[in-house]
Amino acid sequence: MSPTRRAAIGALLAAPLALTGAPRPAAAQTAITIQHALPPNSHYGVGAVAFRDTIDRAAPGRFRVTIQRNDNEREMIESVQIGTVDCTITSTGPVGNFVPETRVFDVPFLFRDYAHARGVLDSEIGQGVLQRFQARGLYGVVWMENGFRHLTNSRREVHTPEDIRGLKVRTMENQVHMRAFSTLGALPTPMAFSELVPALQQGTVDGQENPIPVIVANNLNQVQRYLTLTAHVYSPAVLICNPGLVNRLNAQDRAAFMEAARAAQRANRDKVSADDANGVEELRRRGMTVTTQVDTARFQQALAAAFTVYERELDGALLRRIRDWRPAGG
Ligand code: EAX
Repeated sequence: MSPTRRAAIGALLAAPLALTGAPRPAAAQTAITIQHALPPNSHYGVGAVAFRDTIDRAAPGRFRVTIQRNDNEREMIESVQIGTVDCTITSTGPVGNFVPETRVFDVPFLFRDYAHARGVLDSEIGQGVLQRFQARGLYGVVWMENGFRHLTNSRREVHTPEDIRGLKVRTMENQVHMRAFSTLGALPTPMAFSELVPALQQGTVDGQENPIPVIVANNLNQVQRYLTLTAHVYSPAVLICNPGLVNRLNAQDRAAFMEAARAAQRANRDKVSADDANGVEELRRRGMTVTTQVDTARFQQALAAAFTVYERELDGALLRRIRDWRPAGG
């Protein structure tokens, strides 16, 4: 059938609808479910809301974003991989089990401060690692943030590496972190976030480590007495989506999607900075005993054996590049 003839018939068919004033069928909306492990007012929650509000503004009516809570990050990543969940905001805790190239970012004392970490993740180093997600059936959209992790426990004040010896410490399901704590003489117990509070309440573990925003948002002060500001590792987070969802978007929708992802990153990082600035005082006010004077150099010395393994088993050259990274002109 000739194109002109097809167009004529199309117009004919549309005519009655126009005449009747019936609303034109809305172009198919793209539904996006975003899951994350933390409360709505947390640094992940505000990121997810910024994503939803920005995509609604950038592409009105094109997307329907639903935000859900699920405190098992490994499960969420698996669901995104098989496509039963569209996107997740997750720490890199269990991500290394899916995308091993991310493990370099989990090495303790690798990043000097937030500017260093954010700079590296936004640089070609971080973007290069995001590219590796697709080969694993995942789409790494944008780096987000969990924050610098600190140790809490219910047994004793911790000032030195020696004070950690013998403590049963919950870690994420992360080999790099587990090696660090076993090297310090602690007993690392990997478990999903969903199991953390019951394990602390029942004494299955004595302690755990998380950024201030997570400790505050989840009231971990109710099950932990001592907080030590070890800042022993920077905990990146990442917005991961199902590749099928992203690859189906047309150019206009993809642009709106990426604009929303960048807005989510900004809102998330701003919230981490705010919680980090106010959270320690808040936890003190809630009754935690806070140790601020921590001899970081002694912790790094105590981890020497672990660093040797990281250099060998992870990408040693990349680790050195990250350590030496400076902002342009810096
Ligand atoms: O990503 O599991 C953890 O301790 C994480 O920090 C938490 O799920 C937020």
